[in-house]
Amino acid sequence: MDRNVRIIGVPMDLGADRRGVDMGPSAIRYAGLAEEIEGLDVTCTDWGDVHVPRPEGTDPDSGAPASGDAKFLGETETVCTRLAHEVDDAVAGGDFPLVLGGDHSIAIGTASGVSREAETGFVWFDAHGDFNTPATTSSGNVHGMSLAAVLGKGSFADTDWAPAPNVSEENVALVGLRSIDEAERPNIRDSDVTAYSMTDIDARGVTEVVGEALDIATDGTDGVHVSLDLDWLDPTEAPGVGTPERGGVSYREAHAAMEIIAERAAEPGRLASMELVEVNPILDRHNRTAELAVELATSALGKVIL
Ligand code: EXY
Ligand code: MN
Ligand code: MN
Ligand code: MN
Repeated sequence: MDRNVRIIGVPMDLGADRRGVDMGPSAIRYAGLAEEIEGLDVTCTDWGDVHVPRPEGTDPDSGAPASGDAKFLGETETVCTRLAHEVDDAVAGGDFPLVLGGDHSIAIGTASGVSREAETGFVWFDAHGDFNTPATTSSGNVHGMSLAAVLGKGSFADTDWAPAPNVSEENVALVGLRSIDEAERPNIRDSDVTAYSMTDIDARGVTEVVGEALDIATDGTDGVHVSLDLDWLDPTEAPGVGTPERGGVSYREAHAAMEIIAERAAEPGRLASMELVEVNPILDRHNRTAELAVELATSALGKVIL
């Protein structure tokens, strides 16, 4: 990585059901992110955190709204608009934005900022599709709708705060699916996104699947955004996440994926940005999920074993 890495924290938990993921940025910093990046001989600056408003008097643990709605959409708009501005500013300044979540709803802001001026492909590592819309969600949690929001699906098409005009569905690959809601499934199937489930990884191996996902994300684009939801990994490796799902990738499979990203995207300067989301220190064991996030980020930025 020949660009300065600009760390941007987003202590956001309003898109999820569980409290605690707002402490993800601190946990990842505490795990030594900046030091590890500098150990790669890559310069790194920590911009600090996007301010996240606290809802007035609203119990964040309030139950799901009536279907056709999403919880805290106003606050999410505020946070993602601010984040988009900071990511855009980093890119304009020639820096590499490394965004720390916070729940996965922040990806709406990262996507909007990184694709402002550039056709951007996505590799979205996740146990979940994040493809619900307000009409199909059963939880009302925006982190389960974030990719649908980026792509302007359903009522998000009428949203003017998640503009990612330079992200085409044909350049988006979802990798690692194993928990999809019934109502969400047609949203994914009817889209032009390429979805790889854990069954695909079982059958073909992570190296082949991630290589193909990168081909999809780089085909005709200016750069690739990597959105790494730590719940992609098996909960035995990443226990500190709010929506753990058994049967995730192993520690080595996750590193193998990041090493391909380093080789095929970061080295040739095609890696536009990266975000590390859903680290929840309250649910973690001795900060191991945050430490894993740091390891995987440095792997993607080029750290090698030998
Ligand atoms: N599909 C469920 C929902 O929409 O509420 C669970 C979503 C979990 C989303 C996490 C961030 O990946
Ligand atoms: Mn997610
Ligand atoms: Mn997930
Ligand atoms: Mn376009």
